[in-house]
Amino acid sequence: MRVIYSEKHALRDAKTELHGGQLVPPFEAPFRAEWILDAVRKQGHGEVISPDPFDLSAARKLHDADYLDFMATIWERWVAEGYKGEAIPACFPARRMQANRPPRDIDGALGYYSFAAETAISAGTWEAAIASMQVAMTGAKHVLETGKPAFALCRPPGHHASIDQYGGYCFINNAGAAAQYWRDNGMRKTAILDVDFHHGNGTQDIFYKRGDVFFASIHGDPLDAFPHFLGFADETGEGEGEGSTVNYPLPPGTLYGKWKEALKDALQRIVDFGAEGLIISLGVDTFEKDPISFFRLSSDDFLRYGEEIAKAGLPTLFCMEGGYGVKEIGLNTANVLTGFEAGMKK
Ligand code: SP5
Ligand code: ZN
Repeated sequence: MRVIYSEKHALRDAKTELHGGQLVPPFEAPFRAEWILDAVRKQGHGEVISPDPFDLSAARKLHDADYLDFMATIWERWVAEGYKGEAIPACFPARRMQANRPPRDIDGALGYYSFAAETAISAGTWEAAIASMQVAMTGAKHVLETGKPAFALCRPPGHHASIDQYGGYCFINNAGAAAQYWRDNGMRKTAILDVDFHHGNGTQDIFYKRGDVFFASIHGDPLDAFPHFLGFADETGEGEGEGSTVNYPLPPGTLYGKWKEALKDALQRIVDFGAEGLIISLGVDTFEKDPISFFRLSSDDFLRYGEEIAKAGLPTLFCMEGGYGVKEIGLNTANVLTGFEAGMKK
């Protein structure tokens, strides 16, 4: 399978993540992309290309202009402020406060444009985020032009980035940009299926009122797992988008059997929706040894579900999302792609 990868991912190299009351080395770190690239090469997905230099015009259809301006300038503002650490928000527009006036002050602005404090902004973060979006869009272009599948090795990930908030290690919604590229280039309806362990709150937010992009997410129940405040089964879309969002929150300890039932249901709904293309938000943090998650998929399960996805018979783009800590993130990702190709041949 064609792989799209940019060395610029390494520019996203924060030193801190707020975790358990400590500043620890981030789970979302450069080694992830290297391990994944090695493993996909090892399984013969060897044709690796660099992204095209797409500008932010697709991202502007997903994210608010003031949010993108904030993201483009926050690091220089932070440095100019004289702060010594990385940029971490500490004050948010919470219940019964006003969330409609972007503060002038940098600490206020950080809380306004984020929904979680674990993600520290560092030098190079924005440049890496743009390259990651370009990786996704280049994959979308490849799939649209050839009808063949592609793997966009995006880093940083994107599915938590909402219309106007970053968090969960995400800054630009890469899968969303890929879907937007397809819509802008002739595809009438598309779908994003999010199999990352965490709910894709950003993607859901972006497409919630749109009827042209179906969104399905299989994830840890928000009552038990990040991002905690979105991803419940009663969220089904609004307005034009009513019925084109579906969530499958699952409990701690979930094994492949139950997870696969959700996958099959989601794929059926995507086919019924009439999607002409499928984007998989591919997080492998559903793995039994993932350090921050609680599903129990084995490495072989990733092969199996890659094959299931192929049965939908749709032009498919895989966009990398999460998956942390252990060497197997490479194997598990490559297994999905290999399983998919096996499924295509059946
Ligand atoms: C793209 C992606 O996978 N982002 C995930 C961001 C999760 N960050 C917060 C993690 C909080 C982890 N809490 C673990 C609790 C273990 N008891
Ligand atoms: Zn995740």
